[in-house]
Amino acid sequence: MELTHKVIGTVDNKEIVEHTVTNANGISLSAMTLGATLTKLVTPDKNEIRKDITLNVENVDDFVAHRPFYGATIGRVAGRITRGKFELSGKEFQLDVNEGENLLHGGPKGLDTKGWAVEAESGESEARLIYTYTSPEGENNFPGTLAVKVIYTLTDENEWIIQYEASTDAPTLFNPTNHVYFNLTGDIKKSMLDHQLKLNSDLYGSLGEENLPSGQLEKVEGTPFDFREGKAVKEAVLSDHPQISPLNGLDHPFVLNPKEKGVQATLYDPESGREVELYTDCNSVVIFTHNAEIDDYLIEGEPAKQYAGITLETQTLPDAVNQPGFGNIILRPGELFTSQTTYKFNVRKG
Ligand code: G6D
Repeated sequence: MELTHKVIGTVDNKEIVEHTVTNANGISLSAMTLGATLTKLVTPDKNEIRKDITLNVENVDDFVAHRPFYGATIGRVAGRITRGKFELSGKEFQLDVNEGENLLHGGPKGLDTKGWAVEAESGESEARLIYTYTSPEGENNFPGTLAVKVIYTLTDENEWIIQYEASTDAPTLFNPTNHVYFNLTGDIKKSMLDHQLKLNSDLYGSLGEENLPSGQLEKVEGTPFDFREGKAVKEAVLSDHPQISPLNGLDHPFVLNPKEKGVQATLYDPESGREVELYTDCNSVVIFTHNAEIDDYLIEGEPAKQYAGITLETQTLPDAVNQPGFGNIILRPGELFTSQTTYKFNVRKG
């Protein structure tokens, strides 16, 4: 499998390297060492036209200055932690907060802001980009020195497989995700509102003040959150539901039925014929629909528009350390954290 790389910038005196791997079917994946971040994902449409189907900032300096999270590895803990506080082994911890009084996406110096090391391997039918970073004890005030590995594999089966591994020398928290935004039209100037979303999910997590998880899981049945039969994203995003209209869209976790019960999520763009299937061992996926235009930086000469992309952020339910029943994100010495998410890219020719 074709593999290339180039230096695309420098952060904290570390060269930022971008690798690109291309499979036998014209799908190419690019990722950079800053934040182990996906920077491009090019796939063909029903007419064999290849376009980047994800949102990406065009230069490293903008990425550092504005931290859009596009395609970035998020951690140590994805999502919000209420007041940046949690209790572990009978001790209360106060993390560095970065959104009012709360912690968002790992805090001010989250994993997306760090320069990772990378090893690239290319074989006959797959290529792997192996990113590693060691988060020192006390980074963002998290306990424990955390060794993290993220492996991106592109296969000739048109899969992007994300594997996480982590270990720690003291009890800590770990709940990573990738913050990729999809726009299957391949044109950032078009919205993704007409994308068809199908979710194997019966429950969603409601949000309280400050977009914090309320701790309640609600049935999707009879609400705009019901994507079990598949429907256009806009049917939810543009609804007047009290959980949606104040946010101008979705920013919610959905509890996923296990992958043994079939495809957990499918995103499909009728215009291009592009489709992404999602498989994960995580208990939830956060769907955020880029609910406002971001004009801090330009992409192809324009601000990233409202609804320019949609995330499928697989993870343990947000704020799990403070919400009983949301899952375990505590990692202890001697344990190896592992998690795998697969995005599979198809084209419907019809
Ligand atoms: C906003 O609330 C949303 C988050 O869910 C998202 O990850 C972030 O923007 C990029 O804070």
